[in-house]
Amino acid sequence: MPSSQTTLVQTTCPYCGVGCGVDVSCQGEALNRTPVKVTGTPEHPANYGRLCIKGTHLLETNSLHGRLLQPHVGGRATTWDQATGKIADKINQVISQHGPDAVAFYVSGQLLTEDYYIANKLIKGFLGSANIDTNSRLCMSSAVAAYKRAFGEDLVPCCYEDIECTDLLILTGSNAAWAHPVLFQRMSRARLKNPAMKVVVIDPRATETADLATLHLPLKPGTDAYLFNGLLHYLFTNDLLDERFISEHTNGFNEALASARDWNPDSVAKVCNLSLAQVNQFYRLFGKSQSAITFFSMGINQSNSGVDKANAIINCHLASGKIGAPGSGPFSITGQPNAMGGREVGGLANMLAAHMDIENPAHREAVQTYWQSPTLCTKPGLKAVDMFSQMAAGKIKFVWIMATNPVVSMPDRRQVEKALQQCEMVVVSDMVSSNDTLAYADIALPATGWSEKNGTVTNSERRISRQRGIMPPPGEARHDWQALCNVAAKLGYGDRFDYNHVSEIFAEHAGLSAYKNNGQRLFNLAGLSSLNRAQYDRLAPIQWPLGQGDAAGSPRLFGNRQFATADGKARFVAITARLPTQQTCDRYPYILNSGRSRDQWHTMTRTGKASALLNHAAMATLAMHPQDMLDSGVSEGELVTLQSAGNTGNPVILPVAAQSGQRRGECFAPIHWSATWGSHITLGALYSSATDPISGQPETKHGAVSLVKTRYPVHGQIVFSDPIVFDKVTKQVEYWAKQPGQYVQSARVACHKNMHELAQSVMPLVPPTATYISRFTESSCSMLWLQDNQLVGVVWLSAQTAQSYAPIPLEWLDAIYDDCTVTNTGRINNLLNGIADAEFLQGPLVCSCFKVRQQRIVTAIEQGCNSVTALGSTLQCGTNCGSCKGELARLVNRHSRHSEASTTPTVNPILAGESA
Ligand SMILES: Nc1nc2c(c(=O)[nH]1)N[C@H]1C(S)=C(S)[C@@H](COP(=O)(O)OP(=O)(O)OC[C@H]3O[C@@H](n4cnc5c(=O)[nH]c(N)nc54)[C@H](O)[C@@H]3O)O[C@H]1N2
Ligand SMILES: Nc1nc2c(c(=O)[nH]1)N[C@H]1C(S)=C(S)[C@@H](COP(=O)(O)OP(=O)(O)OC[C@H]3O[C@@H](n4cnc5c(=O)[nH]c(N)nc54)[C@H](O)[C@@H]3O)O[C@H]1N2
Ligand code: SF4
Ligand SMILES: [Mo]
Repeated sequence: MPSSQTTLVQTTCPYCGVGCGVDVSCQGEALNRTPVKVTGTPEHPANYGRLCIKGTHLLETNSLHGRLLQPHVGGRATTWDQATGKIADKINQVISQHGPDAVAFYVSGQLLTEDYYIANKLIKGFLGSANIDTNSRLCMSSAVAAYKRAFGEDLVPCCYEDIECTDLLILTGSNAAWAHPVLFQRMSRARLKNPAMKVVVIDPRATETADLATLHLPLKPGTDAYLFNGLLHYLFTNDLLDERFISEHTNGFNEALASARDWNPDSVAKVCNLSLAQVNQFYRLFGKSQSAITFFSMGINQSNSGVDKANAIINCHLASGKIGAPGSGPFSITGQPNAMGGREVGGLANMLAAHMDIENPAHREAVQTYWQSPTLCTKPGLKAVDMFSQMAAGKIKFVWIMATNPVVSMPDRRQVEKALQQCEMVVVSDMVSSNDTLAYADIALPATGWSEKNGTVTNSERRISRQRGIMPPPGEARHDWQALCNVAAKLGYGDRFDYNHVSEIFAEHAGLSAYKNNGQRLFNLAGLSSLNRAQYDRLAPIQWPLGQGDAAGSPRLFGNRQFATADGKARFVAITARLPTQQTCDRYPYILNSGRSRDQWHTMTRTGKASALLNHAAMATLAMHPQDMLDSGVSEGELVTLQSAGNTGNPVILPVAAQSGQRRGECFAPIHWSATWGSHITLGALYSSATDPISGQPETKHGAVSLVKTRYPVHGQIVFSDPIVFDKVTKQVEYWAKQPGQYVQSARVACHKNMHELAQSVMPLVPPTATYISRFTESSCSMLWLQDNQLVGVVWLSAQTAQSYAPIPLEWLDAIYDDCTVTNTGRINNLLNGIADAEFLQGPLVCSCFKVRQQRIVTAIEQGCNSVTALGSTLQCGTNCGSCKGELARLVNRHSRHSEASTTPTVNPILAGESA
């Protein structure tokens, strides 16, 4: 037998914009190798060997279970030839009858640069429409627009090294501890190494990120532009301006200052709902620090005035000269792995390609010549929200959706559903066989996923890294660029889309960035445009601008104080701050905030497959302030119904979780759970399509909702091993929320039937061959089915009025799944009573890597482990990926006897007990 050989494939994590390098150890030969282990790439400059919990568990999401493996037309499996033929025919028909703008592509920052380049080239250069937009519209399009306004080109000036050399790190609208964990660990270490470094976190919620802060500003949501306008004015009144920088390298200062004049610490404190001391402390810190980075993310961008907020931030950096120097700059952090690559290829509807503009005739001429294309779009296309509303209005007849799940992620779900129903042909390219968007697909195309894909991504600091395929594509899956090229060939453009290897696409893209550039665009990959395949395969992570290290050796932008505008000067933008569009009122009195959970990725099509990633938050919950819970009469775990003015579909129903870090009158829910996971769970339905007038980015951080305690006569938990039976049982109840295990699926359920009626309706759904055991009382019942020593299903129902919910731990059910003998009366009784074995009753899992539960940690703390490090040496928790360190620190703070008596109460819990 051939001994299996171990090889190492170096690739990049497919999740967040940190862009961590991943080393995958594989067994077997090149075309038939199995990945066996994932670790961080020690030499990758984005992570230096670290991975967060999502990266650590990549292989658990890699199974073929749930993958789409063949093209489908009208729900039936077919060949690529048939499917692409139908797509090309439809595109031809629509263009000839309705013109090119009746065709649209809706793509994603999770495509590789090469896929993205081809999508953009096909629609803009060969179909002649700019109706290509992307989920990045929902993500950082406001930052893009702000950078273009200020610097003349979409340029993010900073790099990660700046974190290590800054005096002041400001994070606004960012929960980096959960959303950019490896970078956040870098921030924590930087603070540890430099105790003089200050950290300001601006977020209405006290997040784990705020645990790192010297100063946390829990401002009223939507008011950041007032805060930064006030800062600009403060810099002026306190003589803290960099006058020389302003006069030599910028324009528009006086206008910007004039529009900020009304804002002083007093008026800012009032509008932002902060104390005067908090505002003053922040302004003083910014004014006095030699260097400062303002790290901003969705709390800024996802707003009706996201562009203005970002420019208000940039204004302060320009006014104080804190830009283009080590440790300084306005740093928009990208969310998706290739959001930056999408910007490079011009994947948004209002861009051309390679940082060129649609409305610039010289740029259009250059691109068309380079592509040798028959046509070229002449005006910007529709931005995401407008694209779907035009589709709903019947104006767009064909859409190709690729690597995104808009039915879940867009605001106003009913409108998106209506649009997809209305559209004559909906093509969806995805890796999975079902999600909320695929439910509307006329044609579904199987795409390759992370472990099979080959190409490049660019991270938040402009660093291009290779994703390298580990395994061959499964079934009939193809790379997204191949699917696009197949359709291009059917449309008669085969010669312009004839690539033998993805490296040829990269070289073409790099070549375009250099074409007729003449130093006009800082995005210029000339040095990479002649890479051959072998060189491309070996390409090490590389940052642009290429080969232009500044004095500190980093390719940081604007070190020479030259901006990408006609006169080389940066532009101040006069900002009139304004409040969110979706305002609360008597009927909808709560502000609805939304965002990320630590261990899930977006709509969970991948992370939802790894049981280790479901332990941290098994189900979606609504975080509320404890006093608001009292006022609304709900207690922990009870269900509340959320409804908004514009939502014409299902309301959202979530169990509440008390969170003292929430402001009063505001609640927060995670974005990840969709209709695949529960009956009333898609948050996007509650947000209106209010957008920023410049960027078109939706306001998905600020909804206005009503909250009503939900009462059902019957509630409980169902567990079945056969997913088909599970699905049928969920159809018997009004409310269900699923939690998948390894062997069984579980759901919290509630309904309006009476208990006996519901029990009767479940009976016929379970195979009659299973042994049935039950126990009924007046107000509760347990039903249990076993077969061949295995658990077929359990149903626990209660008709009691108290509606809190303590689920029977799924891990216990998984563990005993095939050890359920009818004669084991102890186990049968435990199942009927819903009492798990003791080891599974230790509370929620805190450290998923070493499976350490909360109760063990609390016990260890009570016995004297009073730091994260001490816990690590005793229980191992937190010593692998480190994602749980923040939570460990919180537990130490809460339960350590020493921490209460501590003489240094301000000690940062994340850093407590750590050594650099
Ligand atoms: N675990 C995990 N990580 C991810 C992702 C994921 O799905 N899961 N997705 C990735 C993607 S695509 C993105 S875009 C990033 C997003 O990364 P982040 O933007 O850091 O994440 P969010 O949780 O969306 O929102 C950040 C914070 O904005 C705050 N906020 C809300 N309103 C305001 C406001 O008016 N002002 C201020 N200052 N703050 C406000 C929220 O309370 C929240 O804590 O995460 C990336 N990383
Ligand atoms: N209320 C609210 N809404 C939000 C946000 C918020 O904070 N609040 N955040 C917004 C943000 S920042 C973002 S980025 C979006 C994210 O929202 P989406 O982009 O809609 O979410 P994903 O689950 O990442 O969808 C990616 C889809 O592509 C598939 N896929 C993965 N890899 C590939 C591939 O290589 N090729 C193909 N063809 N398919 C692939 C996956 O299976 C999945 O179905 O959500 C936005 N929506
Ligand atoms: S921080 Fe985590 S999710 Fe983001 S790239 Fe690194 S390993 Fe992947
Ligand atoms: Mo995003």
